[in-house]
Amino acid sequence: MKHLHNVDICNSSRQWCLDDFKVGIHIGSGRFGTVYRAQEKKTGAVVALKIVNKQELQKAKVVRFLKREIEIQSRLSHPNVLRMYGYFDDKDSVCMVLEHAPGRTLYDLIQTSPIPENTVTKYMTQIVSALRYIHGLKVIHRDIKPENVLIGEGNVLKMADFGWAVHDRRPRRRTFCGTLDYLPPEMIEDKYHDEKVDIWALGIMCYELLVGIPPFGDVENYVETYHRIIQIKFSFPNHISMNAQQFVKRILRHDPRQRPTLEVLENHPWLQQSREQQ
Ligand code: AK1
Repeated sequence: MKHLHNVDICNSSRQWCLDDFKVGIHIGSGRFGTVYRAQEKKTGAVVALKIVNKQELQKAKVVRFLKREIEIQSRLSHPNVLRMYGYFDDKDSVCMVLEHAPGRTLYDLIQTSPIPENTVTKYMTQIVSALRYIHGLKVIHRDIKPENVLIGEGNVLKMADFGWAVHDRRPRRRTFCGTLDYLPPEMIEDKYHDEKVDIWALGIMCYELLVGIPPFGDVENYVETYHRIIQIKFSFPNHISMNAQQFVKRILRHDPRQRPTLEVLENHPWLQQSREQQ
């Protein structure tokens, strides 16, 4: 399978259009977009085409959000971040040319069983690296969770953001229509929040990958989950190593300022230990 490695160059001479692609099967859909597997006719390269209907965008008043998403994603280039190679539009739709990943997400993976610890460390190393990169560009992800991480060729993770109202995620909205699981105390309590919300989510995701369920319970028991998050009340099954437990506990602090930096996490003994084993 061919991949587009430096499509900026391929695409610099002329603008892509839908006719440059052989559009294949449907591989996903969101509130406003539909994603297809596609092949660039000229090179045979496989990509994921996200096609968004302009009328629907306008009706829902989210044109601004899509513009912002494209603006952000076009700046991102990192091995663990799903690439956007380019975009184009015609009268009816906006089309984003995305890197194609084989298709499963970390969420799909944990549906069958928890992930072995030595695989989780490899995954966390990649997520920390991706996050360090995007925070370096002053981008806060705001929705780190297993559903948003694609598993690429050779177990290389690709962070993405499948969500649609990417920049309309004020806590009050989320609490009514979303899940609490990944919300940090400062967002639940509707306080000031910054990039430390992503660090928190990293801790929740790490727990979920190790244990198979999120640390503060599930969506059904709303009030209970809420209180557990505020009080940071959670425990580990016995089979999880001390280093892994310590890694998660170091992250899940009520006070955002007490959460570690990504640099500190990168050098945490738990992740270091797995690097030495390779
Ligand atoms: C649809 C997506 C980041 C990301 C700001 C964004 C999923 C997005 C498309 C697929 C590739 C599928 C496959 C295989 C099966 F920092 N819209 C997206 S991702 N292969 N589905 N794509 S389905 F990277 F997280 C970030 C920051 C915006 N945007 N948009 O990821």
